Amino acid sequence: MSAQCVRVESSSSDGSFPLQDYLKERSRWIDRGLRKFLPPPGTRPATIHRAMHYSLFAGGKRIRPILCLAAAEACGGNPVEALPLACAIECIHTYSLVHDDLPAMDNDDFRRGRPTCHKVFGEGIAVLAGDALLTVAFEIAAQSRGWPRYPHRQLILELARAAGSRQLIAGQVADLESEGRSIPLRDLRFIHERKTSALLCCAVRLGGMSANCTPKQLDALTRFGTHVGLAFQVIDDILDITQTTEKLGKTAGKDLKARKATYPALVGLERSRQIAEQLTRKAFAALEPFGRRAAALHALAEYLLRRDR
Ligand code: GRG
Repeated sequence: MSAQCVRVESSSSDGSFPLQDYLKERSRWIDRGLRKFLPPPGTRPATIHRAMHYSLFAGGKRIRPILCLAAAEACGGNPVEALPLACAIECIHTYSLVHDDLPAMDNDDFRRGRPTCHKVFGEGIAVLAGDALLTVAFEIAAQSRGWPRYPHRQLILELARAAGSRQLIAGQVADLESEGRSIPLRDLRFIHERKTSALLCCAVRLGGMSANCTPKQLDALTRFGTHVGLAFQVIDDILDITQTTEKLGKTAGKDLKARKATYPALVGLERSRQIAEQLTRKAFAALEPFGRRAAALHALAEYLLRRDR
């Protein structure tokens, strides 16, 4: 992961959280975990496994799995125990990107700073690589320990719901159907809650579950994850307009071209920034019950608000 690109030096409430080191170290954990859980790239048939590795190890920011580990810490858990769940989330996220880039969806040639999966391996293999990444996520999650309040049934339900036709896929469908149309803000929020926030929220909830968190802690994490996820997508929409393809590692300016509904299109850039800040403040408020143990989550939310890629 390119934690080197992160500009925020320290961003916890007392200004002392070493975010750069944290991101670097945690993303190394995630990379190691993913290599351990995935079939090696040479596994027969090698094409599909090479395609899965190609997209997974392409330089993604690892935001969702790192949030998952940080949520475990906020609840007093051991982040090592959250690692299978964190890796499962990253596999689902990567699958959604591989499929979203396909010609039948967003039709993009560039992702995570390199040609998209279907450009390198062809459309058939890219469809299957996405399918395999989604499937392996459940295989990995099933290898987590399971906790008294959260047995495997609960963990698998959590993942399946976030990735399913009422959340992630619902967001993608509504997004596709809104192209070229003008939609009200509440419909845009419906899309963001599902295509972006649901998986981020699931990441922090699973982190909390790996610490056998209390129902109150789980509620607080849900509020945090929802608001961080919404802010994340508003910032993503802003960056699509204000940054270059090179900086983003994916094609910039696509939203305008596709006449997509976005916050900047609906309310302008300045108001969009204010909305992202308001959402982040709500996320911070949700962390209050966790005290200093939530320093990493706090720093991550601030970084996501200020990021430039
Ligand atoms: C089920 C096919 C399918 C797709 C569902 C819309 C969608 C979900 C995926 C498309 C990509 C997209 C715009 C998702 C919304 C969330 C988002 C901004 C993803 C990019 O996340 P980053 O910036 O990416 O964390 P990296 O590459 O750093 O992991």
